[in-house]
Amino acid sequence: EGIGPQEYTAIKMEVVEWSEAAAKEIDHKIGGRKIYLVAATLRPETMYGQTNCFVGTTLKYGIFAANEHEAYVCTYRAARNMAFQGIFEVRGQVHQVLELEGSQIVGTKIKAPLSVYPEVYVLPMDNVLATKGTGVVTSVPSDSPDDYATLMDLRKKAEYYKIDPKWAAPEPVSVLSTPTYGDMTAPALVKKLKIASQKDTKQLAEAKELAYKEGFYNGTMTIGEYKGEPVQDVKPKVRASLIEKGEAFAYAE
Ligand code: A2H
Repeated sequence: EGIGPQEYTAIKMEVVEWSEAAAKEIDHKIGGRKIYLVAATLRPETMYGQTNCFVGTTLKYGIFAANEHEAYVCTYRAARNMAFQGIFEVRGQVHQVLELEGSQIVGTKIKAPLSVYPEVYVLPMDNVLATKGTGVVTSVPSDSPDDYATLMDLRKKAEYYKIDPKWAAPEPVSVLSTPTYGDMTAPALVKKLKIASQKDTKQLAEAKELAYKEGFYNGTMTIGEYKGEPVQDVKPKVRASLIEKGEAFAYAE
C-alpha cells in the first residue's frame, strides 16, 4: 500500500442459494434482480483456485441495487465508493434494499467465476476489515496464507465456528508455481513460518508479503488458459477477461 489509490478487481459471486438465516430476510424488495456477493481482490489471476469466500460475522452488509437487473452484497462504505465510481445506475446514489449481518450470510452457496469449484460456500473469517475493500474476501488457500490458515481453522473447529464441515471441504488447488515455494505457496509458507491459526497475525503479515513477491515476480501459471506463462503477464489478461464476461468490475479506493 503506497501512494495513490489501490486498484482492485471486484469479483461478482452470484448467489445460488441463501443460507437459512438470510433466506428468512430476503423478500420481494429485490425485484427479481440477480444478487452477487462482491469480493475485492488484488490477485485476479488466482481465481482458478477459489475454494470458498469469507465474510466477517460481526460486520454489517447491505444488498444494494446496482441497476434494474443486479444487486450487490458488500459493506455500505464500499457501496458508497461504487456509487461515486459510476458502478451503479445513478452516479452518487446508493440504493440499499436490505441490511444483513455477516453471520447471517455464512452458509450461502455462491458461484465462483473461473474456479475449478463452480459453486462454493460463504464462511466466517476473524480478520475481515470493515475498512478495506467490500468486506467480502474470496478465498484462495493455495496462494493466500490468511485464506489457508483460516480454512484449516474452520476444518479443525467446525462446530465452534458454527459451520457445516462440507462447506470447508474443497481442497486447495495449485494455481501457480514458484522456484522457492513450489506449487502451493501459502501452505508452504504457513508451514515454514510455523503459523498455527488465523490468530497468528504477525507471522501471517510476513507470509503474505513473501507470498505476494514470490508469486507475482517469479510465479508461472499451472492452470487455465495461460498455463506456463509468467504470473506478471497473466494478471492483466485474466482481469480484462473477467471484466469483459461481466464477472468482475474495476473498483478502487
Ligand atoms: B487478496 P491490501 Cl490469492 N479484510 O485476494 C481483509 N482482507 C481483505 C479485505 C478485507 N476487508 N478485502 C480484501 N482482502 C484481501 C486473493 C489474494 C489476496 C491472494 C493472495 C494475497 C492476497 C484471495 N484472497 O492479498 O491490504 C484480499 O485477498 C494480499 C495482497 O489492499 C485482497 O487480495 O493489500 C487483499 O486482502 C487486499 O489487501
